[in-house]
Amino acid sequence: MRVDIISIFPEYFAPLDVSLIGKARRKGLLDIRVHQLRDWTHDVHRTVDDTPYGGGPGMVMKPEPWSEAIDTVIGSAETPPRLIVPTPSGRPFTQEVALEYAKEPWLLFAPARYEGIDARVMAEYGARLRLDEVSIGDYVLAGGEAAVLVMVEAVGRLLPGVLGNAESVADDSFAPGAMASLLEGPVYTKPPVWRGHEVPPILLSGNHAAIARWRRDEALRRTAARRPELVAGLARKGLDKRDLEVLDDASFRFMPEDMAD
Ligand code: JBK
Repeated sequence: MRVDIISIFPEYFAPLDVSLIGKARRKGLLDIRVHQLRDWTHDVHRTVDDTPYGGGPGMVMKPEPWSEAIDTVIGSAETPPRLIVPTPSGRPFTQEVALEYAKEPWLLFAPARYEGIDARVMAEYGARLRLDEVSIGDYVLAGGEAAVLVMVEAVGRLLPGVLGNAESVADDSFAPGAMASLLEGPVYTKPPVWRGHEVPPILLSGNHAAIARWRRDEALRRTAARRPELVAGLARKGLDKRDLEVLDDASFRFMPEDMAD
């Protein structure tokens, strides 16, 4: 997969040289190219922002550097990239979206600083290619760069050959399918007693069926406590008698609309 990133802070993307994504790049599985937006300005100050029409606080990113940058990166490519603009007003970036992006041959990220990019850039490229304005969560960042790091890691680890067999995509907490929308329960390793805290004895029992059931119980308890909104979705996929007992014991109460069909 090819990934282009246009930003006024190319140095921000140094973490993409490290660990899993760094290795994927060195193996040639990921071709990441980071570009300085200011290279497409023409004034001595390399200006990328200006005051907002209509007034208000902060600054807005000018359309011309963005369009020149995006046009240059796209070049005369027959199949243009998918353009992704991180913004708190975007659609939520989820594991489903990551899986969709992982099928693409080419992604172009356009992270903004200040109050965002002049909306006419989105109007122009929304008409010319597939454009997504996406949010990684409901909190305030200083710009879209951190969101790009998050998305490149989430997508990059899904590419064929990037993960080893030991880690694998199949049992991810949010992978649609297998462990669908159940949070992972607690995990333990040696020593069996640490500072007086014991590993739950069932995990040392060698009884694999009992261990699997215990892990599901813990996952259900944790999901009910931390992400109760996910439990309704679980109910639709089918919960067995033991699941319902565990949820009841965790004081989880279904709403009438959860019981439909
Ligand atoms: C946020 O993708 N986001 O979630 C995002 C992008 C740019 C600024 C932001 O505050 N939340």
